[in-house]
Amino acid sequence: MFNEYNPLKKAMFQVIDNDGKVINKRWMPQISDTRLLKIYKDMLFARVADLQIVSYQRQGRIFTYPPNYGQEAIAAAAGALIQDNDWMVPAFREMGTMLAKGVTLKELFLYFMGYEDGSKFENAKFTLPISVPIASQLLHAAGIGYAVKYNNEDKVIYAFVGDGGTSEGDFHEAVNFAGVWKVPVIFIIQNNQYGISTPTKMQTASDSLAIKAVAYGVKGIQVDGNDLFAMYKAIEESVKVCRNGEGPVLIEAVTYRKGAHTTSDDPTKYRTKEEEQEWDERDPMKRLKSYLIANKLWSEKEEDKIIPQFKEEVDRQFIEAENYGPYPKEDVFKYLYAEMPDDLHDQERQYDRFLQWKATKVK
Ligand SMILES: Cc1ncc(C[n+]2csc(CCOP(=O)(O)OP(=O)(O)O)c2C)c(N)n1
Ligand SMILES: [Mg+2]
Repeated sequence: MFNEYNPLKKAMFQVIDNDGKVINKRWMPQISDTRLLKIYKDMLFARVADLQIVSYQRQGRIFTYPPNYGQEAIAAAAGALIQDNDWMVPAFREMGTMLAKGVTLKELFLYFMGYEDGSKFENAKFTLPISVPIASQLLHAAGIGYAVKYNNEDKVIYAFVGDGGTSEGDFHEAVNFAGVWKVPVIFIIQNNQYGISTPTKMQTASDSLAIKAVAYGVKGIQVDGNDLFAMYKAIEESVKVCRNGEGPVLIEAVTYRKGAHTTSDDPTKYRTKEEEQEWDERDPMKRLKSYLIANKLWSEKEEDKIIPQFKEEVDRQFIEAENYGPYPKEDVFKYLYAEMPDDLHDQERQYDRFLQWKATKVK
């Protein structure tokens, strides 16, 4: 596959078309009907949750949130393949993979409400916290990959970044290091066409993002990120490469951020309705649903039945997060170092004095 789709050939890997019809039988992954349906339902759950979170934010019940809307196939494919003992190294737009790893929606809600506990992940092993400093997580992924290889562990590291993240030095250092040491990391670039308002063509003069793999001497592939089957197959093959000690792999997943960058952003300022409509045709849920319906595995009726159940579950976890209690003040200070240094103790004391002063002012 990596020869056939060498990025120098400038061909994007696809398996189904926009109507859900298989156009590339040779690379159709083997997924049982039951498993496929589970993947679709997981994608649907992530979409329902995502849309609902934006509505909570509009009600002033949660802080800034970066929607996953339109990018669900990438996170779902990775989520279907990642094992409990594999490492998940997220950016901030991969809800489906986080949920598959065992992170709960409640924990994600706590994170976006500002609680440190929202990064604890009681049930998810080998999962790093959400990373907002763009691309910094990739250095951690490369380092973890090195440790995994050094300790002879049979684990793969799934590391995510956006198209904008590929312009950061951290991206180049991480992929270069991973290539030199042949570490088992799958770098997944979610090319959603924008880094906030900056279009991908302003991000690089390269022919693609996948082609950057060539310079680092690692395997790379450009994949239709709105095609669940293509993403699944590309990741499945990448896992094999990594487990054979021939990693890393760089995947460029071509997708579209249908929502705003975050709930603080207004995309009408920098993109057109026509462009949005064009990408609606390639919506990942619509394409997979068409495939499932054509193969009599799913129906609109079943979907109408399940969506209210999902909404109820999302609400249930949200209300639990809302009732979590006051934010412990020490959490602001205690997590940066294993032991708090003196200047942080000083800052905490200053903050205490500020709170006392504020309390007298309010009275
Ligand atoms: C090091 C750093 N610089 C700038 C920012 C501000 N910022 C937040 S998201 C973002 C754009 C990221 O774009 P991309 O990598 O394409 O990811 P996407 O948001 O599209 O998923 C920027 C510049 C940041 N968080 N970290
Ligand atoms: Mg982007």
